[in-house]
Amino acid sequence: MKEEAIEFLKNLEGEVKIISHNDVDGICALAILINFLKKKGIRYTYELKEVPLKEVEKAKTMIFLDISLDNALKFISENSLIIDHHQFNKKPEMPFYNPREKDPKSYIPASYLVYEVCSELENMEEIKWIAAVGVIGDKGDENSEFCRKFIDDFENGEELDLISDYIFSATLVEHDKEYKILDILLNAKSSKEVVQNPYLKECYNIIQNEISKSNNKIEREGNIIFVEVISPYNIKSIIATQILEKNKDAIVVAYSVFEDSCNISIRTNTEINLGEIAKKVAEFCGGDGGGHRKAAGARIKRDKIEVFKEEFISEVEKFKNQ
Ligand SMILES: [Mn+2]
Repeated sequence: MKEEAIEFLKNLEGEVKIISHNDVDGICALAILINFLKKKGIRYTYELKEVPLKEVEKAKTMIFLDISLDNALKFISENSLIIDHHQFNKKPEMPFYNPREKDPKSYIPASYLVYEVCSELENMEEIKWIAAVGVIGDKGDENSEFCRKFIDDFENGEELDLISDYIFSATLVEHDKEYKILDILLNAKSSKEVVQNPYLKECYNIIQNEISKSNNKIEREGNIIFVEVISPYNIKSIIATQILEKNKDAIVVAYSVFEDSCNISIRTNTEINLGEIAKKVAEFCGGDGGGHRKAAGARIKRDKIEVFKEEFISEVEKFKNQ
């Protein structure tokens, strides 16, 4: 519950280790928490990690942001806090804040949750825009009435949209640049400064150009659209979203082969629970998968993609026949 998170932050002492997801929402959530810790004069270290987490060195005091509960629980220490918004089964016996505890259908990205909790203890008004960027990055405004209102209150909505796209582009252009993006956010005096940042602008242009010339192979099976995205950049989730915009009732499965593995992004607006299916099918193929109802992902060995497709189709059929 929210109160547990507030209590945890209020009583922080010593040094805290923060583990956050390396996507737009996770980077923004971390930037907000660091701002808070600076105000409080609390020492911290942090890591931005790909999910699912594979390896984390434990510390005495830890905070996990935007990492699903099952995954985070493998790495917690005795004094830990988890702030997250992914689906979970059972509330853990530890400080934990996820609004799905009260409303399983809630969809409020971690950036907002961190902002909300820190605001109970410090005035965070001047970086509220970072929470908005994170919310947009995780499509909170498209999936939650509450988030839409939060975003609508900003006068510079278009600028915040652009910053979210800038950051997303930067995470696609180069691996391990999440820390550079974080520094840009931490050093910015306003959102204006970020939107003028030449590095982020360059990344955005590279990705826009790549999308326009990308070479995709499309197959259809009922309302499922499979698309192989051939590009040196990880643009499959953007392509999936674009195809979905033109095929509103579809389930879009976009995948790219990289070295030995195949990375998959799945998007839909239908009622099916993609997070569950992605997990089940990926595990069937010996890989990892999971995510949200409308947006999920998976990683499998490259030679398993045909098995994945077949199994995915049969899981979707099962759902329809329920
Ligand atoms: Mn998130």
